[in-house]
Amino acid sequence: MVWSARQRDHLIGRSLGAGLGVVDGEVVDPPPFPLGPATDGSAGARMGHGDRPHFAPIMEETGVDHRVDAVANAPTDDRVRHGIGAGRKWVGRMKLLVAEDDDGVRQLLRETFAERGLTVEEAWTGAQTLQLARERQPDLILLDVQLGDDDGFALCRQLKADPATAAVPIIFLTARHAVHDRVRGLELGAVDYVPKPFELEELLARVGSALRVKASQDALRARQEELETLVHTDALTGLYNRRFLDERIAQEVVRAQRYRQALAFVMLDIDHFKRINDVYGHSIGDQGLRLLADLVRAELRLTDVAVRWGGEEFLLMLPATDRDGAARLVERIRAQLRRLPLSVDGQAIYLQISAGVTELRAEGDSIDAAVERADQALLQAKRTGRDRVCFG
Ligand code: GH3
Ligand code: MG
Repeated sequence: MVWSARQRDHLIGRSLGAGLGVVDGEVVDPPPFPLGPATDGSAGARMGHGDRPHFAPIMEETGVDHRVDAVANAPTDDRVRHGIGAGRKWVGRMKLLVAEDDDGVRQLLRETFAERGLTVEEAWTGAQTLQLARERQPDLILLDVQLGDDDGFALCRQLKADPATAAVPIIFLTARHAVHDRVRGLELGAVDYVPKPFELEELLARVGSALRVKASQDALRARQEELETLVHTDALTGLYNRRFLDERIAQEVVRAQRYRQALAFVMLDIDHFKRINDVYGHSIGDQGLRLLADLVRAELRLTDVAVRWGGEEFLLMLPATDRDGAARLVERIRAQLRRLPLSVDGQAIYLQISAGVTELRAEGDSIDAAVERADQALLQAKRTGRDRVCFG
């Protein structure tokens, strides 16, 4: 939709018409939009000056937000760089929540930002703002200080106090220009403050800047989560590593003792694994470890933890499970190993395992003592012929 200069003046201030280049009441040549063009060939595409969409670059290929690339003009990730070159479809967008009770201003903002590739949600009451902020997790909220009967400052405080919405940046829009109003908004945690009537160009620049910061924070958070996962994961099997167990085990022991719940430990080990390596090679050995890890994972409950303890040893920690329950779990894994051999050049190789099972004792027990008992029970299983479960 094309706005007349008069409509725009009325809605958002006199200087806007000039800023957008109005001729005979129609917008003909808007100024450069700092965020780049809209990506859908709509009017926004004509309005931009960049040749590359860096407003909402989230690629379909990986299903991962690559909004980090909204941060800089030059994408940093190869997949995204290639994605742009190949003209792939953008499937994700950054989301803006416009909380504004004036229908005209809200409509103008919606059209302006939608044209530029943003997904725009709209709220005209405080309750809607809180609800949409929680449910839709916008990347930015444009918040009117007077939202009908609701006070934008109070809403900002509520949004910042709720962990679900605390990280969403807020830009205040308001006709209240006094310095102390502006300072108050910023002190409440808003990232910016745009007085009404505003110049659209300036608002776009401020929104762009806030979104770039948000995108870089999201990317950092995602990388941090990725790193945390890597730190706790065994690369070969995808099971947890000992570092993770060290952090979780103390928690589980405290919980089990407090609620008088059972907590079982199982030490598993592949029988004659060295032979498999020697006869078929190390990479077939690796496949065997992955197979066992997959079977173990498939049998576990959500609260169970499986750790690659050593080379071909796995430790399982099973909350709310006694030693008989743990032994049954091992039997299920053994049954699966009899069903699912490794296949090497058409030849089936069946893995066998031995296991030591123990349970945390109600009094005077420790993590180290329980793990040691599981280890001793495993040793006994080995000594007494392998391919079996022993209790410790
Ligand atoms: P046992 O029945 O008594 O357990 O005999 P075993 O041959 O399984 O046990 P041993 O401890 O003698 O050998 C374990 C082997 O596991 C030796 C080592 O080369 C192998 N191993 C350890 N880590 C890996 C790994 O990541 N990949 C592969 N392929 N082999 C591994
Ligand atoms: Mg072994």
